[in-house]
Amino acid sequence: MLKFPQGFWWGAATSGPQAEGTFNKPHKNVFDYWYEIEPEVFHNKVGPDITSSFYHSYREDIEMIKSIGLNSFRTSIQWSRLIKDFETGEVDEDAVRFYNGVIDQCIKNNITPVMALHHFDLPVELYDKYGGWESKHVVDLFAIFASKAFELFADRVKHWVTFNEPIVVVEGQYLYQFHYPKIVDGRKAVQVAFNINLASAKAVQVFKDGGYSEDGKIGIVVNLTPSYPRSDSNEDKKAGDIADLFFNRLFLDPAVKGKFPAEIVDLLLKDDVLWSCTQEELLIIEKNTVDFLGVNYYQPRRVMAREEGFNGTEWMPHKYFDNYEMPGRRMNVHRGWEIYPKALYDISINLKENYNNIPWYVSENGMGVEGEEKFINSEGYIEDDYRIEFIQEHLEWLHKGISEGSNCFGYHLWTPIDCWSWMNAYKNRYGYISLDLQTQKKTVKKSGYWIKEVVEKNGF
Ligand code: BGP
Repeated sequence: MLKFPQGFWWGAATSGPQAEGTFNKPHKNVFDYWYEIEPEVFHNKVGPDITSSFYHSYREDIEMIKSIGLNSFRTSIQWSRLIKDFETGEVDEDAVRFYNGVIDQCIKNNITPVMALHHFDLPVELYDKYGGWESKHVVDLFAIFASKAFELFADRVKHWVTFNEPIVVVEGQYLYQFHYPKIVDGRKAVQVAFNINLASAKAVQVFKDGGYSEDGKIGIVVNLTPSYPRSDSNEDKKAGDIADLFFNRLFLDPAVKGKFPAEIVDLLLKDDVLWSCTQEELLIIEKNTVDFLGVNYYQPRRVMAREEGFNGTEWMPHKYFDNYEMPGRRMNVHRGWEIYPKALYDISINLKENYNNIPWYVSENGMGVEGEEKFINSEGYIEDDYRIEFIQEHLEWLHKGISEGSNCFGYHLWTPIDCWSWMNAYKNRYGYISLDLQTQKKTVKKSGYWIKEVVEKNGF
């Protein structure tokens, strides 16, 4: 039997924009707006407006989460819901009532609430007015939002996350066109990466200065994609290192060590695309590192040296490397992502050896599957053995990392209850609990019963 450390977090994660629905929001975020102007981009034209209706059903949803034994739960506070006036920080009273309700309901059910402040959901108005994350003014507005959230909720929420997957904002909005406004502009992408690092550090600063770190902790959630080179050749290894710099270390290093890797600064300088920043801003980043790390892990990155020259007209990080379709990779065909559980062990050891053995947890991991209804059994629930196997294999490698000294304190599945996804809407389902979109009926899947036993035994 594999036993996990005492007090291990067994939980699941969702986000405000993917679960709440847009009911009663004073502002729109970039996805609310994008859906309004281009609904056809979203699978079956289903948008973020209704979702699993967490705004209305959070009480029962949290009770269901409890019923499958989970002891921790991450969601996010939507900037576009909480804040009425971005410049003054005036809050929306209905949003305060709602988030208070969510937090209190978690605590009542002995579930540790983890709250993120940004989950891809920039208010669209801040993009229209200031260029969103391109603007340092927006960085300051984020700090105002963060300080309001702490002031209102940090008496009960003791674990905060500044950003979820910040590199995905850079990729989606400025490089690969899967988040609104779908721009291709490498130079802006680099500035946005800097600004989000600064925004995260400023939120940490506000947290510490406000005295909230006396009994609370603040972290960041990064999606790590360990980069495995095609071969041992120097060229492939170099390609792997550069991919790692851009897609992992660009946020990991400043968040944990307070400094950007020198190699990335050199590369950007050489290409004449380095961000503009002041010494004072670098100092804020240096001084305000995180207390803990959340790691979202779904798939690794397989990389090789470029075989053909890069012929893009814009500067792009992948000027330096190419993706490698490794023969025989195990794939989740529904999502098109490789399944490689050992990466969780590699991440554990990397964090232990190269990041001061920082306390961390798996903040997302999971398997999106299309057409799960075909696995409904005669008792009316989904028999998702493939998900159980997926989780188990990942936990086995995580356990090995922990037993070798990595400081991991929890595992969250994406997601407790099937929820909306950015462009795929409800195509792929991830939850321990299924959602019938028509009736909003929620039913525990086999994996939900399974995890309950795992939590009870603190292992399997
Ligand atoms: C992560 C996001 C989540 C969630 C998950 C699953 O990148 O943090 O918000 O959506 O991926 O991916 P998808 O919904 O794209 O299938």
